[in-house]
Amino acid sequence: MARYFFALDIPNDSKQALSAIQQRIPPLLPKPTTLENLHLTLAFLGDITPEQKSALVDYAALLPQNASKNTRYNLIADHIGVFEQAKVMYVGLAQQPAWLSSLAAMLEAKAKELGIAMVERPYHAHITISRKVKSMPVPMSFKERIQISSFSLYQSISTPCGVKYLPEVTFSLTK
Ligand code: 3AM
Repeated sequence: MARYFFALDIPNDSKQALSAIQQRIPPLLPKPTTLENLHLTLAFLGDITPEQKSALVDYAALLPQNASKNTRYNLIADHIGVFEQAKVMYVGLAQQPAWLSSLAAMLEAKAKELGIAMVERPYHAHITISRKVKSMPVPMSFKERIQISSFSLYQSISTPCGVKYLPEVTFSLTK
């Protein structure tokens, strides 16, 4: 079995902008998320079986088709926050759009239906920019528009150089 999660794919131009934000934060971030690993988690699945994976992929493929044609998959990132217990620093959103909450909730519900044990906590959209954070960030002002065009089923792989998040199946949100 392998560890999986669904996440929004961050386009390259936004990854560059997030990387610039990472570099502006004093003091240096203890364990910055690499450019390629930047993502916005929709649902953490953990270890899943090939059958569960296949059912999730079939389900996820239908979601963009069922969404309203007028949905604009935009996000506005505008602040830095810290999950103190997890020691995670993140870039947060000005507001959590309905399409994002709905996508995360539908994936979570399907995972539960398939018998996957999900963490029971409210969904709080965020983009992790560093781990092992010990201090609160200095307040920073920015407004970064992120245009989302897809989400993926990612595999989380431990390597000697650290964890790598590999998009295994990608689902386009633009028709
Ligand atoms: O979106 P981020 O990077 O904060 O923290 C892990 C990461 O979230 C989270 O899943 C994402 C990809 O690894 N994660 C890892 N283990 C988890 C767990 N047991 C978890 N989330 C919930 N429960």
